[in-house]
Order: sequence, then structure tokens, then C-alpha cells
Amino acid sequence: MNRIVVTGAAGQIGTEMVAALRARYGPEAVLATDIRIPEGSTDGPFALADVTIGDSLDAAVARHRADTIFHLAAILSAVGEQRPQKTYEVNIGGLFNVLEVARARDCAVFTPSSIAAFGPGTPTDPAPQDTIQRPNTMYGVSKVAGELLCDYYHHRFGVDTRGVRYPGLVSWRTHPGGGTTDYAVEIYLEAVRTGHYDCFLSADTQLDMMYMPDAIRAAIELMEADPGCLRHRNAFNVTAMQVTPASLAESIREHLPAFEIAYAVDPVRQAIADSWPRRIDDSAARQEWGWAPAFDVASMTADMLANLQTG
Ligand code: VAH
Repeated sequence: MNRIVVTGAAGQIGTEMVAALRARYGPEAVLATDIRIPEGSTDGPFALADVTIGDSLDAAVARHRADTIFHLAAILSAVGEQRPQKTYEVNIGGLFNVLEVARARDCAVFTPSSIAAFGPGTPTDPAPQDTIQRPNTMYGVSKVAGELLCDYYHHRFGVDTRGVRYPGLVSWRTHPGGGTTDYAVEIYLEAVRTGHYDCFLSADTQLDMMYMPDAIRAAIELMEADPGCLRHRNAFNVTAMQVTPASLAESIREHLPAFEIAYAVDPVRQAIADSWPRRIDDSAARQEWGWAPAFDVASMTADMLANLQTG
């Protein structure tokens, strides 16, 4: 991995992935791309590229002489139910274009799947690495299709495709947009801003979560792993913790005792969350490439609040 193109570089994961990759490989080694120019200064090359337009992405990859693509551009679960056709176009059509460019230009590809690739009928506690995947959201369908497309491009064309199934991701630098787990970011923002949060999921909705520094490290460690150790490739379950809105609120009150949470459940996002597992089994990632999270709820909360209160 020497010359990298990141798609979705202005997004919640992309912003921090670009920074981490530039710190590790050098600013000029990482070309950030997105359909919109990221806010704030970029300390390295940027290009406008739309993954739904194959030539647009191909030109960026060719110009950068990339050997690796971190494909992070996607529409998330809640917006995916509002705009299913657009989500199909971006999440499946965009990935297909990335894989075709990678095949033509001999690039390795990292692209994340999600716990949303599971659905009703999947064992919920824990969801195994290999199990039933019948998601009932367009986002989840696009993630299962993506896992299978990446496997196909590896077996049929030899493309070095790798990926993980991320849980909900918590970060303070760039806020998520349109996800069902966005509450786990909003709760911290509101705790600092107003001391009160109206949560759109019910108090006992348990989901897997991960702090963004762990998510970024997981992607880089997987891409740097010895391919001979990988029995799975494109859908490693990875997780760091299981939380509910109530347990996150409790963790916040350790620092802000007056913080209050109320519940105004959004039935659409509650139904999406209820279709996902309560806990995923990430033993395959731990065994095959040494995955291990560094942050738990307590250390994530301390770091989130410290950064939001000084930001
Ligand atoms: C979403 N943040 O909420 C994403 C994620 C597991 C959830 O894939 O849609």
C-alpha cells in the first residue's frame, strides 16, 4: 500500500481515514475524493469524484497512480429507506465501478460492510461470522450484495478485496448523516451543548458500537495483514462494545451528573435497529488478523466529552 485513493473522504469515516492514512503513508500518498469539497483545510491532494460515474473515479485513480482504494462513499440505513433507488445506485452501482477500476488498474480495495448486513432470522446474540443474511433494508441489501461482489472480484479476477462489518461508529470530528446509530453521536453532542437529549431509539435498544479510532485502525490493520492468514476477506465482524441509549446516558452522567435523556422513538429507525443483532461474534477477525479494540464505553465517553468540551 503506497498510493491510496479514498472515496467518501468528506464523510464520517472518510475524514478520519484520510488523516490516519496520511499520517502513516505521507500526505501526498493519499488522494481524498468526494462529490463535495471537505470543510476545513485539507493537508494533501483532493479531487472531486463521483463513484456512480466510473470514468470520474477511473481518472482520479489513474492520475494518482493508486495501488489501493479505500471505498467509503455510501448512503446509510435511515436515508436508504427514504431514498432506496438512490441508495442502490450509490451503494451497489458505486461499488461495482470501484471494483471495475480496481480490476483494470490492479488496485487493492477496502470497503466496509455493516452489522446491517444481518436481518430478521439472523441469530441475534451473538450473530456468528457465517450465518443467515436476509436484511430488510436497502442499505442492508446493498451491504450483503457488496460482500458478495467483493468476494466474486477476488475469486474471479484476483482483486485483493478486503472489508469488515462495522457496528455503529462514534466520533466527534465529523458527524454521521442518515444512520440509525447516529443517536450514539448526537447524545454526546447534546450532553455538552444542552445537557438534554431526546433519543429516537428506545432505552433498551442494544447494538454493537465502536469508537472511530478503533474503526480506522481495524481497516488499516486488515489491509496490512498477511493475505495468507485471511480465511474470510470482505466481511469480518468487528466490534468493541454493546451499548443501549440508557447505558450510554449512564456513562455520560459519570462526567455530567445533570445530563438527562428522554425518548421520542422514531418507528422507522426503531424497526431498522430491531432487525439488527444485539451482539456480533468477532472471533474470526481476532484469530485471522489479530483484531482487538482499544476503547470501551468508559474510555470512549471520556475521550468524546473531552474533545467536544474543548472543541
Ligand atoms: C447506520 N451508522 O446507522 C450506520 C451503520 C450499523 C449502522 O452501518 O446506518
